Amino acid sequence: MPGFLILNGPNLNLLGTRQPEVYGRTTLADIETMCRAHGERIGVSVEFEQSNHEGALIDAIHGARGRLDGLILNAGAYTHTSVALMDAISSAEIPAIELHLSNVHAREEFRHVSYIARVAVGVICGFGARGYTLAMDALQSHLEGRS
Ligand code: CA2
Repeated sequence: MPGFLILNGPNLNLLGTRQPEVYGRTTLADIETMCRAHGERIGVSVEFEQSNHEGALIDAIHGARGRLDGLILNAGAYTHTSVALMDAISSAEIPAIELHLSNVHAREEFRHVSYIARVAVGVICGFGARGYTLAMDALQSHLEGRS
C-alpha cells in the first residue's frame, strides 16, 4: 500500500480556534481524521505531522525519503520564504503536492510567491480542509501515471 506524509507547518495547530473567517472552523485534528478515513477508502497509508519549526519540517521530509511514496505539504508561511524546505523536497526525491486552505493568489502579494511550487508536482489552494483529500487523490493519480 502506498504511504503518504501529510505535513503541516507553522501555526496550523491553531486551525479552528482563531481567524475562522479566513481558515474555517475545522481543526487540524478533524483534518487528520478526514485524511485517515480517506486513506482507508483509497488504499493509502497516512502519516500526519505538524511542526512550528522549519528544521523539524525538514527532518520529517528527510525521513520520508526511500520510505514513503508521496508528500502533501502545507508549509504555511514557510511556503513564501524557505529555500531550505525547497531543497529538502528536491533531496527527498518523492513527489510533493503544495497545499493551502486559502486561495493564496487572492490574498496579499507576498503570498503569491512560493519556493515549494518550484519543486512540486502541483499546487492545490482555496478549497479549505477539502483540499487535503483532493491532494491525496491527485497524488495517487500521479503515482499511478494518470496525471
Ligand atoms: O492557506 C493556507 O493554508 C496557508 O498555508 C496558511 C498559512 C499562511 O501563512 C499561508 O500563506 C497560507 C497560515 C497558517 C496560520 O494558520 C492559522 C490558523 C488559525 C489561526 C491563525 C493562524
